[in-house]
Amino acid sequence: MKFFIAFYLLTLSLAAILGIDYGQQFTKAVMLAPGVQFEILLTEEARRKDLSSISIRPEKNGEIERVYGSAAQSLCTRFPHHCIGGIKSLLGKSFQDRDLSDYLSTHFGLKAIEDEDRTNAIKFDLGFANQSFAFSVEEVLAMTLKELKNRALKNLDENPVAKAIVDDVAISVPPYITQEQRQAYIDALEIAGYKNILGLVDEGTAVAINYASNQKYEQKDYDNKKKFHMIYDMGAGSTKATLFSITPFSNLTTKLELENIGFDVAFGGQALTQSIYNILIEKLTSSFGLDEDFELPPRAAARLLEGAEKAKIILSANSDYHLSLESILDEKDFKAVITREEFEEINIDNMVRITKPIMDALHGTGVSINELQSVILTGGSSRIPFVQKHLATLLGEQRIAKTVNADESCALGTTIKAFREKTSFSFNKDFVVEDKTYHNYEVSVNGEEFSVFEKGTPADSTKRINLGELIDDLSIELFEDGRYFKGYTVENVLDKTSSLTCNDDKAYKKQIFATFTLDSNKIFSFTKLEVECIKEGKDGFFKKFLNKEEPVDFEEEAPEAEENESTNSTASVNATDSSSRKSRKVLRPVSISIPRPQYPSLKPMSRPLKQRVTSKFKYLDSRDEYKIALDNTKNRLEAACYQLRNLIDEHEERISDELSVDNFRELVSETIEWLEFDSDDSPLSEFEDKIRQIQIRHDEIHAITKMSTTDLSLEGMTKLYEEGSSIMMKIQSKMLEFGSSISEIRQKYDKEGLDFDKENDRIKLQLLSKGEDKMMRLDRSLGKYKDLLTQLGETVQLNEKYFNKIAKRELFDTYEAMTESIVQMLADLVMLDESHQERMQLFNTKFEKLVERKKQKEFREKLKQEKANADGEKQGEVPIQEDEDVEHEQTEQTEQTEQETQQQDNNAENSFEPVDEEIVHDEL
Ligand SMILES: *[C@@H]1O[C@H](CO)[C@@H](O)[C@H](O)[C@H]1NC(C)=O
Ligand SMILES: *[C@@H]1O[C@H](CO)[C@@H](O)[C@H](O)[C@H]1NC(C)=O
Ligand SMILES: *[C@@H]1O[C@H](CO)[C@@H](O)[C@H](O)[C@H]1NC(C)=O
Ligand SMILES: CC(=O)N[C@H]1CO[C@H](CO)[C@@H](O)[C@@H]1O
Ligand SMILES: CC(=O)N[C@H]1CO[C@H](CO)[C@@H](O)[C@@H]1O
Repeated sequence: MKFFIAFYLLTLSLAAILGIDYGQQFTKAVMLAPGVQFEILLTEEARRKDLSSISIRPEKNGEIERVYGSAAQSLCTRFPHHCIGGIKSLLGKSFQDRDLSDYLSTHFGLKAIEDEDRTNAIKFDLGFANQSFAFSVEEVLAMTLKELKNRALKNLDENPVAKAIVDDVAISVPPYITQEQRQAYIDALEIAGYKNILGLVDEGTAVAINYASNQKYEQKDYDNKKKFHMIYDMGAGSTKATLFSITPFSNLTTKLELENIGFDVAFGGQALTQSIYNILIEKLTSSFGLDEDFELPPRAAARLLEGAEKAKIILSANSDYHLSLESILDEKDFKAVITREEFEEINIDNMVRITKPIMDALHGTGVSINELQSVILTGGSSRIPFVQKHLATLLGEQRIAKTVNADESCALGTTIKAFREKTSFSFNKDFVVEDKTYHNYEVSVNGEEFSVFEKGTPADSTKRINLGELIDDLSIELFEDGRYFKGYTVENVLDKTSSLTCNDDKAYKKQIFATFTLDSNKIFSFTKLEVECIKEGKDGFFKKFLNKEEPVDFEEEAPEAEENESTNSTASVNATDSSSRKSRKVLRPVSISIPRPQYPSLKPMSRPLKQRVTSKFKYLDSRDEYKIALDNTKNRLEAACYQLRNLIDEHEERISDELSVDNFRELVSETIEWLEFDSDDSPLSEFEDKIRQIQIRHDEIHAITKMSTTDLSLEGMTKLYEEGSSIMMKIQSKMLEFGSSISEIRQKYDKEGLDFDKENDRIKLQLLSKGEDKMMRLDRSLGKYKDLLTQLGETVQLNEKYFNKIAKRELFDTYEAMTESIVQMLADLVMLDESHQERMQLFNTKFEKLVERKKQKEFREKLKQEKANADGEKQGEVPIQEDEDVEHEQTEQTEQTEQETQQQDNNAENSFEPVDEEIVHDEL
């Protein structure tokens, strides 16, 4: 199946996709775009993964500083109350949830408040006076996602095609999460500014897709046999096991089925770090002689937790870890040794939690461990030795897959899944993925409950259910595993549908139908409410059969309705127009609008709220951009100061006669001091102003030093003038040369009776479309050059007495301008030459083609003529006098050319004046 990847790459021009593996601790992202083949999006420090943290701090001037990912790590330890990380477990959770108190107990100093815009939602209060600088969990995720997008855009700077289309995104999510959690991811992606959300991909599904996409099968492997595999994912926050199967069918298609999951939402790397933290706290309490219930200040606690995390990593390789923290408490240092035995011992009760997800995933599927072909380990914490040891004991060493690059497989698989969503090519049929829900979805209608989608229902399912005869008020509640999460109240159904009537035949009765969907993101929703006329007679049609039966197959009824329709077609066309009070027939299902839902626990973000957040982000982004610009300008100013100081030191002797060195030095010192102490609240423009001030001094010194080595005497200036004039001559003779080679070509064309002007226009266009207008550029620099040369000419013609009165500086400026202009002209001349050669080449190539074509045409004409003559002889007709006309045209054109050539000669005589630009323009 390796070829699937190859195929994706072939069809890439269609999409630029970002596949994101957002973890509790680390985030990874993969890019797929034209020219970018499943590449990991690197951080600025070129790391393949980034911390899922963000530091948000106030600055002195009231600005707000946001630092993302690994770059925020040290800030997070120093300012824990301004650091938000590991919020994955809080997405879709409400303020009252235990997850929040658990979270706060390990995120020292962070303050959570209830969102006043949204009942039950969690917000982080980071101590800003501006209330809009408190951030909800969705906003925190969105900021991270936005930063990923910016980084992707930056990476694609040289790939404008891809850059223009980075709007497709997919993100991996834990497979067990609730509807509210799924909604939180979707809301975050939306406010992060991704225009096209390709979906939420269950982490297990992503890894399985990546695994399956990398399998290679030979003909004999397509044996119709289902093979089971397991993914074991121990991340920072949770542990998950996903059972899946791959069946290679003999028709050379392959099916990947997600079978079941097992999970522990609270056990993972962070729980293990926490266990080490507990050991360290104990050691610290006893070594410092503190009370049992002494609470460490947030910063000390954050440092200790950082130490615990390091210890956990080191203990994966070493048998002990020496921790040393300076001035942790009251200026006292803390030193401790922690051994792998201690680590394992404190987790002895957790050992069962390591393997339980695997047993849970197998439970009820009839699959035993022996039937597993392989177990793919992923997630950072599955590398911990005692975790591996424990897994090997349960599963057998040979079953644990070693070859898979599991660390990035979730991000890769997410991207592949997104690509499949984006493109529904036929190759998707060769590799079918069947994902399913791991929850039960039920509905209650006016208190009566029934199941809609059971655990195991494939994602992307729809069900239409007959709710029975019309009832005036409907209360529809949606449940997930028996937990009510979303409700609708539809009132006055009878009134709303009173204008609709069924057929006169009493056998027809109005009934109400509800449609529910489980979309590809596994979001369960109530999508349609309809009224339809159903014929009595079939058993149970007039009863409510909520619990009981199959949804009514309304298509069965449709043909009868349609028969009637043909006779009363106007009525059916207008049946959905409910604004009219006129009685109408219900011939097809008629929709009733669904009111806004109520949410018993957490409400999703509303549209207006999303808009407010979007504009807040815009504001913050613009401040960030301003700050970056400010920093750059500050650095430039500082560099300019030191450069000027060096320049003064270097040339002090030579310049001290011409200008006041002391004033210059003072300016430098003042500026440096201002930069250091007084510039905090200054706007960008002030820095730029100061840079200009420094730059002026800089240029002055440069001029003086250069002046002393430049020959500014009358003789020197005259030499320069002569050089300039000779270049002018060169340009003119080049122009003439070009002109005459063009004339030659024109004559060649004319001689063959070809239309030169038409070709000329075409070639001009062709050259123009290839890039900038070279002629325009030349015009501009030539004009400037002429002016300068004339000015210099006037100066050197002055009497020596007057010449000596001109300020040296003025002469120098003229000198500088002239030499610069000469360099420019020489460059232009080269460019002009190249462009002319190219043009001549085009003319000549075209000429040959045209002549060839003309010959062929003449030959055909001749044949025709001969035939006509032969015919004419019979009928006695005179041949057409075509040849004469051609000759006439030719003479006319030759005359014209001669005139032009003459005109050019006249110009050439006019020796100093450069060739008339008009002609240059026209001819070149
Ligand atoms: C291949 O065979 C499987 C199993 O019989 C079937 O489900 C699938 O639709 C077939 N695929 C094609 C493309 O025929
Ligand atoms: C149906 O509606 C159309 C306009 O939507 C109207 O022109 C037509 O008269 C209506 N017919 C009946 C039977 O109401
Ligand atoms: C508060 O933040 C918002 C951005 O959401 C900004 O528009 C507003 O100007 C800020 N208010 C103050 C007083 O800075
Ligand atoms: C015109 C026509 O076909 N009318 C039929 C509409 O449907 C009713 C009920 O089935 C029939 O009785 C009518 O004859
Ligand atoms: C039952 C019903 O509305 N029948 C109508 C069908 O359309 C004709 C005109 O085409 C009306 O006369 C009937 O009343």
